[in-house]
Amino acid sequence: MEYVDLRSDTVTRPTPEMRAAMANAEVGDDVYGDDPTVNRLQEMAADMLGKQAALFVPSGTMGNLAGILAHCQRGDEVILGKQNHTYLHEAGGISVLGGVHSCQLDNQPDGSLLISDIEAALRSDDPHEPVTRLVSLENTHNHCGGTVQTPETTRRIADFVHPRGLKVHLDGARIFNAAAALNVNVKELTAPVDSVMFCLSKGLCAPVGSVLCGDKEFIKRAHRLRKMLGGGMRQAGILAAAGLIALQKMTRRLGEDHTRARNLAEGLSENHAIVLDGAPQTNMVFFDLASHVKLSTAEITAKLKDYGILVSASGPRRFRLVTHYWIDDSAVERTVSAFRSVLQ
Ligand code: TLP
Repeated sequence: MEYVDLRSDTVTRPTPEMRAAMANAEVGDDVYGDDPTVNRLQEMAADMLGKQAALFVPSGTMGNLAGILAHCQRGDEVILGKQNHTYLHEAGGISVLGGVHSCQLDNQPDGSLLISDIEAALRSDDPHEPVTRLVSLENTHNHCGGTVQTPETTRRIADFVHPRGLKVHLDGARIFNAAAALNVNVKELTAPVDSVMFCLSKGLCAPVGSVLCGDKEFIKRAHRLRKMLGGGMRQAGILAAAGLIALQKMTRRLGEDHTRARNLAEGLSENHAIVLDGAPQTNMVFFDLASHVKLSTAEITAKLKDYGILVSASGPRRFRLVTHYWIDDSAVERTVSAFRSVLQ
């Protein structure tokens, strides 16, 4: 059966053009800095995001980890949201591997952090306390609904913390989705921050890889950390070749995924068993089950699978559906009708 896979945009397979580019990629040993395709990808990424330098890493998790460790020493503190991916879903790597202490703030419903909360979290110069070194933001914000932070929101935070000696890291796994939703150049979203990680392997369809961007000194430190974390790859140009297409072509079409997410939400809104969060801002549709629904999320997931629809629960009575390149209009219709059959 041909499945409609809405579990995440991480499930995206490479496009035929990517597979051809991968087969023909010029490669070298990237640990020696010899892979021309990786070098090209890093230059293009730095240029597009308006930073001095970039580093190709195997995953978003490693990009955030290397980025945060390149800013912080052991015992330093990073301020971040309780709903941020780095806090929730990266196996605690910043503290386990980096000895970085985290100060967790409440995210606002749109995923943002309040400046007043950041101000209250700043440590004084007291030897009892860790040193506040970094604020880590997320755009789009995954757990808060695929929500978008505007350039102004990010700028206000950066303008507040920079004079206080802090740096700002951005988990921009889906930063190109944010740029598409706001109809701004991605540089506007990244200009206020010191470092940004974005993923090639989500809505941009590349099979593997993320890129960390920042100034030259920062990227030099991150390069050593990537090696330490076991992320130095050899003929990685095979992967970077897909990344180049992701950057050049796939960033331009993300609006289509957002339109389909809105259509999917609209279709599901007619189902009384479903309580939607509201209109999706990007490619994620979140909803809760209405109180009368007796089936568990596991039972619903299993029944939908029989209809060829793959979804995953994001809470005891909550689902997240993610649109991407491989979800077309008919997949949206099939999904709405399968939900109608499973949940009346
Ligand atoms: N997110 C995945 C899961 O881990 C939840 C998903 O399906 O959405 N930052 C953000 C905002 C992310 O959403 C993710 C992956 C990452 C970082 C980590 O990227 P990878 O999976 O490449 O390590």
